[in-house]
Amino acid sequence: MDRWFSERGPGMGQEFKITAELCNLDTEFQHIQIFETATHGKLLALDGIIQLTEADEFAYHEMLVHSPLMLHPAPENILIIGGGDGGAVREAARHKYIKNIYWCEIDPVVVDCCEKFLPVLSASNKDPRVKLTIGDGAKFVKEHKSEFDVIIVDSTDPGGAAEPLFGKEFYHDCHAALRTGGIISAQGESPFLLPEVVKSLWNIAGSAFANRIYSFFHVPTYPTGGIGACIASDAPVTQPVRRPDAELQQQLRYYTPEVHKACTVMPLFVQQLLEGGS
Ligand code: SPD
Repeated sequence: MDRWFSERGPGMGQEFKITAELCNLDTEFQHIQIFETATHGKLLALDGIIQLTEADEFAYHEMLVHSPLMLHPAPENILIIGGGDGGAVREAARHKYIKNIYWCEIDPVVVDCCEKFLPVLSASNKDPRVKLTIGDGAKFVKEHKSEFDVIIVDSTDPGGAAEPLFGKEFYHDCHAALRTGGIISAQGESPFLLPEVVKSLWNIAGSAFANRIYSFFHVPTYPTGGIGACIASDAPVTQPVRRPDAELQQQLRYYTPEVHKACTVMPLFVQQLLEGGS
């Protein structure tokens, strides 16, 4: 009989046919599952919520990471919070001029499991510029002031261990942890699925930073087929100030400067969601 993995939300779900179970365990923080799927390569789920499939994870990680890096004139020190699978680290490590990739992930078991079963994601974990701290990302930013050029928040959904990463205090702490002109790029959910979360993040980002944009891109693996990033800074964030060089662009499959700009043009209902009062 066919076996399917289902992520079921209120009234709708996402299903993948699976051909093998590679990992299924409880950690101190969450339930980790990794499957081989029939059509989308391997799938990672945390607490029953799909985090990625190998088929389209590139779209999510490229847009979450390269968008803020191309908005910054010269990022040297970057911080990644979450992203235990290593995908965000892999994308950041493609930028040769980055000197330090600080990475704070709460669950060491996710990192270990993904290194074992998802090596395409964790390919850059051992890059000498990567400094991994196992710990609470919200606490980590509180303890650092004016250190980072870009902060990338690759979180799970609100609730559970990720809850503080969607709060006002965290955004103000990130503001303090960034150097002048620093930029934050955070997993920003889907306005089709969780408009209240998108709106809340948008308002919180606006309370901590002078400028913000919402970027929405296709990732068919996620319910509603897309997900956003909330990007904020005291510096302008409307236009990328740099383009990937030819060597970097050749490695990418989703991000281009044109796609970057196109993904920030919002459908009317999202404009109304973001521009409407809090
Ligand atoms: N609704 C699921 C959102 C998942 C976002 N996190 C993805 C982690 C991939 N590194």
